[in-house]
Amino acid sequence: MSSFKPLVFSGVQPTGNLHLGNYLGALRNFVALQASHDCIYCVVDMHSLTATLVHDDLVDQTRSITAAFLASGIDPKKHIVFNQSRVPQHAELAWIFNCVARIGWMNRMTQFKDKAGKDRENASLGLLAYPSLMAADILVYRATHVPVGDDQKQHLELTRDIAQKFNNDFSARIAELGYGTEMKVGEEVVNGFFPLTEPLIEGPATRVMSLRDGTKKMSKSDPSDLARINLTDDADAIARKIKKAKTDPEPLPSELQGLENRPEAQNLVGIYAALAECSREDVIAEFGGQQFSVFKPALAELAVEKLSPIAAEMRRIQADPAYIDGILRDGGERAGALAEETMKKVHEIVGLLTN
Ligand code: AQP
Repeated sequence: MSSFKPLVFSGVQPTGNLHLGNYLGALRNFVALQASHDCIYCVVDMHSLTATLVHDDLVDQTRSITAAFLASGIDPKKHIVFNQSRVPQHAELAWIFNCVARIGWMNRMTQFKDKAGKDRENASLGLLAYPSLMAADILVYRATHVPVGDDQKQHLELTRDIAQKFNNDFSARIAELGYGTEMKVGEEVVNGFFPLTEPLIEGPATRVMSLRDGTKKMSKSDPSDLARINLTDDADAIARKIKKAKTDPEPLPSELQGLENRPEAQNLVGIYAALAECSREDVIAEFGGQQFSVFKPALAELAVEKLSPIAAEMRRIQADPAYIDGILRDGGERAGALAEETMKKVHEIVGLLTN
């Protein structure tokens, strides 16, 4: 059975400072996957227009996310790093997917419901169609694997639904043109043009929570800077934020089950495990029974040790915007060539006049 060539794609929005959640939930996995896969990593600048249309600093933010990619260890020569708006085929395929996907699918997305709030009628059409552009980002390269944090799981399921509906709706033309690749869907072997992409949601920190509220995701857009550790925070800021992190009055439990119903304690233990690259059981074995006055300084020291070199490297890279722009230009050219190949076939499959 011929099958899709394994290819990793993922993106990050330039909507603010990257934080520890983005790093542990996404970036660190991006870096690790480079050893085993061809990877395409994208700064998804067009997505950032869905929340705020007019940005004063979109260019700076785009460069800053690129610097974070490079400082974390992404290799732009062996792999591809670029910003989404350089490759117009993303938006072009998103339009076709807008015609494949159903409005009901988009209305069900929890991220849309959260971000649109009560006044949905007034949300931008772009915010509603966000998952369609995300599906296009991935499928314009026919990527097979997407490393993301847990919050993106629903959008990836929708990406599979869009791919599957496209493959079904156009199955006759795909077969006629010989553009199908065999894949297993359940027990069945089917022929499709787009792969059913697998999410890679891995590691002990797939959902890092806010330092101020253990039931809320750590997020760039949280109004309180104390809720997150930014990748650019210095050692003092990291120590201060961990010291002020909300906790309960109990010491850490001596068994993992003792973390149940203690979201803040659970979050800090998860962060420690992810940074130390050990299990949460190992953390409890070391700190079980200890007060937060002992655990928090140890966590702060570990966070500073792991994050400071990244922050220093980011500062060094950001001092040379022309270098960053050159990387994005080169990556955009290589990504554009791949995207163009897919779009030529999509035009034929859909039946648009191409010659
Ligand atoms: N708290 C988190 N824990 C683990 N992973 C996370 N990610 C985001 N927050 C956490 C993962 O980081 C990648 C990039 O995210 P994004 O910038 O594309 O979008 P987002 O999920 O909307 O990120 P934020 O920080 O929450 O931004 P705002 O506040 O603008 O909504 C994704 O893989 C994501 O899963």
